[in-house]
Amino acid sequence: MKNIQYLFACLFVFLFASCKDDENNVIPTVDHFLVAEGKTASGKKVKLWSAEKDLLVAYNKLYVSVQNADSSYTGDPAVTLTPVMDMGTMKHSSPVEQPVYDASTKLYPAGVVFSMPSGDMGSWTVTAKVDQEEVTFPVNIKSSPANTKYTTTFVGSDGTAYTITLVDPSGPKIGLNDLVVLVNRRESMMSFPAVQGLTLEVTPEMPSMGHGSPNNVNPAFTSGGRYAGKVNFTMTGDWRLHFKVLKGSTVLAQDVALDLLF
Ligand SMILES: [Cu+2]
Repeated sequence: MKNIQYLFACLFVFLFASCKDDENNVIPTVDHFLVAEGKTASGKKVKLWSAEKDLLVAYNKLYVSVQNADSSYTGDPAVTLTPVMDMGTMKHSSPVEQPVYDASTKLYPAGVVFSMPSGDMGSWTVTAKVDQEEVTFPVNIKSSPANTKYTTTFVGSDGTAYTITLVDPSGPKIGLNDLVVLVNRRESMMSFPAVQGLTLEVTPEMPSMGHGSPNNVNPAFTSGGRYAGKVNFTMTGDWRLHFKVLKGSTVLAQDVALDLLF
């Protein structure tokens, strides 16, 4: 339907002007929400897009586009994203899967974990570094829905602070779902490198009814800080994912929980 509306809009523009091959024709705005836009000192247009309408305390699929001042494309300059929460007395960052250019969409898909909501506790920005230039966007981060927890931090038995974040299922359904989690460690308040080589064991539980589910597959390391397995939701409602986290034979944490509701 949106495509048809767009076709008509384009036809209308064509009749009265010309159907300009401008940025709106190229960037897939139908599927993406514009979060913020700005310009670098040299005039490059940088836009931050989101797969979802709201940015949440969660894993967020974000996209960056970079254009020249005349809206032509710049090629694929190096782009990195740095989220920063200013909490007044201190600042901290959060885990990021850095953007990688996708020539088919002319976008840079990325993943950003926001660990806290914007509000009384502080405010978030995301800085895009494009080659050597920076553009900083204020962003508003909302809490995830009541009774959900998509990202959490725990201190392992090795004394290291880790974050574990749900990437998939982003749209949970009854039955076997792909399960992907992202694990990072807090090297400093500004650095959260991905952690590879852990062993994760997942046990789903429906707390309101006190049962679990069969046929789950423990998430195994794939790449970056990602671990992929399967989770079986036998009914809709509240689900808690319990993770046991091991490094070799050392148990880092016996029970780290994420909560879903669908
Ligand atoms: Cu904070």
